[in-house]
Amino acid sequence: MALLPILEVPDPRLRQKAAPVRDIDPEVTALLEDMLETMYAAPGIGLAAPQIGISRRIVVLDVSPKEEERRPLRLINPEVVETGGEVVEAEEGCLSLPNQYAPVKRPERVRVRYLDEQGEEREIDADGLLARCLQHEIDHLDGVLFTDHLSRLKREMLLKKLDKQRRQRAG
Ligand code: K1U
Ligand code: ZN
Repeated sequence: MALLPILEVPDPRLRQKAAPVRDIDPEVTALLEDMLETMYAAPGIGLAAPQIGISRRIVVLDVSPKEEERRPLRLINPEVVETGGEVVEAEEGCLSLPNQYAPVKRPERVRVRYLDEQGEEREIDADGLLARCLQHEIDHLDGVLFTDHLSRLKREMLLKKLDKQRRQRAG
């Protein structure tokens, strides 16, 4: 397994629309495991392949609160097929915008269709943090970042904070 470097804003590869996976070969299954290792190490609760510079529709996530009770999900070609409930606002972060968080409005519930690592079609009905994380990761596959859901003013403030953080870290 390998830890993969995570791309950060404004890398243009984060803005590309990722291509569907046609063939779930050993390269794809190895990539899923590398992505999980990278996500846990970050640490994060989700990771999409474009964040590691691979323009394919592949996502991993695990929103379980305890490290000892990991519940990894591996999703190939995931798509939101239904949304439900209210539109709710909750804090989001992104490994491609380190240490920046902001409230984002999203549908409370989603149904997501995807292929598992055996190529079986599956559906997952999610609410709460899982629903939010699924929407955030599927957005990455379309080149969309959580900052795109914010007002221009909030987005600019957040990007300025990110810039300041980078300048401070650079010394
Ligand atoms: O896609 C990503 O950049 C990962 C992102 C996922 C996400 C977080 C919050 C709401 C929606 C989607 C992260 O994992 S940011 C880091 C984070 O939230 C976290 C890190 C450690 C423990 C718990 C959460
Ligand atoms: Zn993200």
